[in-house]
Amino acid sequence: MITFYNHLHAQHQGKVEMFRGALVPCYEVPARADHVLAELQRRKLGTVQHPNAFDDAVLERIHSRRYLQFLATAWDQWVALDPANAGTDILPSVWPTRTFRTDIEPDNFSAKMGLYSFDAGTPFTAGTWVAARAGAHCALSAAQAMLAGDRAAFALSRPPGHHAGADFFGGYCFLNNAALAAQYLRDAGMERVAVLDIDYHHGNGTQACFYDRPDVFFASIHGDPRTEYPFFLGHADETGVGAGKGFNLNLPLPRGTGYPAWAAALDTALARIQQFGAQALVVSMGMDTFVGDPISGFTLHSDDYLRVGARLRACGLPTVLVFEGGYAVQEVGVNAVNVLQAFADV
Ligand code: SP5
Ligand code: ZN
Repeated sequence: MITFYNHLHAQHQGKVEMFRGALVPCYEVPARADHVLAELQRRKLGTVQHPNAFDDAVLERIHSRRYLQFLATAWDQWVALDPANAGTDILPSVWPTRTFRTDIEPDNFSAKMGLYSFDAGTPFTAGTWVAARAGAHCALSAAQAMLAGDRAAFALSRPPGHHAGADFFGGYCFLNNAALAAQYLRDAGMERVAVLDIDYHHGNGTQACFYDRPDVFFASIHGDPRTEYPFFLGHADETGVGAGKGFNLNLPLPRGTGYPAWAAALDTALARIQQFGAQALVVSMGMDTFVGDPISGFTLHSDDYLRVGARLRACGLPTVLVFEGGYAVQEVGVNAVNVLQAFADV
């Protein structure tokens, strides 16, 4: 199995995120990807390559032009406010909720940050755009490899992507790597693509990208949004809208859920994906379902991920796996590569 590794990922290195009124050290750190890469190499699990190059227009298949232009220039705008800003990450602090307008991009930089984001936990740094773009290119490269005949391909991308929408960042995500991969497969002629999101947190961005579409089925297994981030999306009654009605499946589970109940939900999701007639599968492969994850509430163990990989492989679809969350830094390499191991020889 081939891996596309975001060799520029460490350029996105946030220092702090907002939690309960205080700035705490970021959970989404470069060491996460380093551990996955080291474990891939230790087990000699296929080749590791840099991503291919893509035209920025491919990002516009999912993201709005004004959002992409903001991401590309945000750091320069920040430093232009005050050269001393170069030493500080950017965090938003004001948002246009409900009755506010979002059609006009304000001139004020803080207002722009708020327009394009939904939390204060996602610092934007000097290297964020460069890293996020290369991470997206990893997902697109994995989709290309799959189209060229590989049974499975892995995008080892950081920052993660599944919370990012067409025109907003948040949840440590800026570009929606999984959505970009799914759209790339559609544009290459695959008629029905499924995205399965197994990150602990609901993939609100991916759901939003495809909510009104019957050609990309989205299924997600995640902590119940009544108590778990991102809180405002991911309920079971969200089944799609318009032509997309019936093509969205949310399987929220309570904090404390262990492998048996989680695996039952996985079977439900995979059965619906088969029923849909998917020609390819994109997996948002978050590893924060692990019992030792510092910000999550499920109790899967390292060995369980071998079983997860076997189930994913058993559905028989060509598969793009995209790295998402997973914050138990010491264990994330073993856990992620346990999933991938099932695809190693195919
Ligand atoms: C991609 C992904 O997994 N994003 C998750 C974003 C979660 N952000 C909110 C984190 C809240 C941290 N809570 C700290 C609890 C410490 N006990
Ligand atoms: Zn997560």
